[in-house]
Amino acid sequence: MIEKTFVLLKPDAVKRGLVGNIISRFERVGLKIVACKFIQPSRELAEKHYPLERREFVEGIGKKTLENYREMGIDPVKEIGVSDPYEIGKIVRGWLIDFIISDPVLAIVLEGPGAVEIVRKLVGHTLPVKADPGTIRGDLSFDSAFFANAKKRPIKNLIHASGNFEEAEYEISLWFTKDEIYNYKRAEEEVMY
Ligand code: IDP
Ligand code: MG
Repeated sequence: MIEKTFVLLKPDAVKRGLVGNIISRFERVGLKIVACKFIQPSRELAEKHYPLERREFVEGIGKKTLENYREMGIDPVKEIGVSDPYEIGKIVRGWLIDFIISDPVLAIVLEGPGAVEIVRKLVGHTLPVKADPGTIRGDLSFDSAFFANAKKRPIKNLIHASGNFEEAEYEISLWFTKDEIYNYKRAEEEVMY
């Protein structure tokens, strides 16, 4: 019941000075920080974070991108030369890797009941233009697929958060060793748990 999930404050969050604002949103709902690391990732780590081997994951990013092109009435073949979701996913993955290794990021493990789902809700829609007010992406960013794809860069949406429990387990073990993850009680646990 008590889950752990992984979030990564991407370089745009760090460089815009939004780290405190974002972390406080997790703290105030009652999620517990159990690990935290400020790091400029190596290309190897970034490649593992967006694993090419997990076909459905790369394809998922590609499908979203394809849908974005469709909504904008842009032909992906004209724009980036391919229309297959996996191939598009691979291209966006390349943009993402270049971006997250370009400057430091803050990696965090959060713990709490239903943490994966709660964090996704707080983070909001992948596209900041579609993210609801009140969410991290909706309140603090405005990027759209239109600008991102035209500039051949990833959508600047401040934060990565694990999409499901399996993704969370994989990402936590990728970014942290066991002894970097702490176990302690937060003051209000007696009331909240
Ligand atoms: P998520 O971050 O909301 O889980 P995913 O589908 O996992 O969204 O995509 C990973 C990241 O890929 C997004 O956070 C975003 O930065 C980037 N991305 C997704 N779709 C596009 C696109 O159409 N153009 C550029 N970047 C995209
Ligand atoms: Mg995702």
